[in-house]
Amino acid sequence: MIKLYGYWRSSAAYRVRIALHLKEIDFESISVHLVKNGGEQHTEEYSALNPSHLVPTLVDGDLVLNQSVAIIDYLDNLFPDVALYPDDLALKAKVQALSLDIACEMHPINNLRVQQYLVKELNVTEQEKMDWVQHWMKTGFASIEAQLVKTSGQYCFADQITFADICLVPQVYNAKRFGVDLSLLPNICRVVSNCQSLIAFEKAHPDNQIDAQ
Ligand SMILES: N[C@@H](CCC(=O)N[C@@H](CS)C(=O)NCC(=O)O)C(=O)O
Repeated sequence: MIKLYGYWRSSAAYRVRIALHLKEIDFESISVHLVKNGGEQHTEEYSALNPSHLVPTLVDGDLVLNQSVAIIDYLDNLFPDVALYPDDLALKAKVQALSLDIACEMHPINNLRVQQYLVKELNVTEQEKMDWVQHWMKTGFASIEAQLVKTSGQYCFADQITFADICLVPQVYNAKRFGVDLSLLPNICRVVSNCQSLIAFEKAHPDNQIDAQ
């Protein structure tokens, strides 16, 4: 059975869980606690599996794979029945671009290790750290909202669930944790609310994970 090393609050692991549930793939969830004892992502055992010291990691037989985007592409190719991209090539590229706006531009600069470095090494205050996180979230979401004005229907791209929705929902969960006000971004709010009414998104939600505290 496929194994997913993740953490309930990790938005990158949350993306993979959504894809697994959308495709109804059985998997075993293994918790890597990102905070306890300095972070289990840094243990010898886990870093042998994933030298980047980040979650998620997917294990499928002999394949050990990191990077949620690569993992989801692998799953999409292996289990194509529920497709995560439109057939139209231009539209597929647009879906990828929006997904990467979140996965490459927004997510990494607010990651746990970045926040820890700001506080521990650069001695910024908790308030300055929050200002950093909120600034980059707001910048990123403003761009996503402007794109959704043109492309969204029920979901990011008309009425088909795509990889873009898989990236958006966890990023919005993250934003709420850090007190970012999204109320003036109606397309993002509508799309996320529609996604969250689906059972796959519900099953993948952080609060519904075995390691949720
Ligand atoms: N680009 C990677 C990002 C992975 C990542 O940053 N994971 C975070 C949780 S969302 C993590 O493990 N952080 C641990 C840390 O910063 O020490 C992916 O999409 O898989």
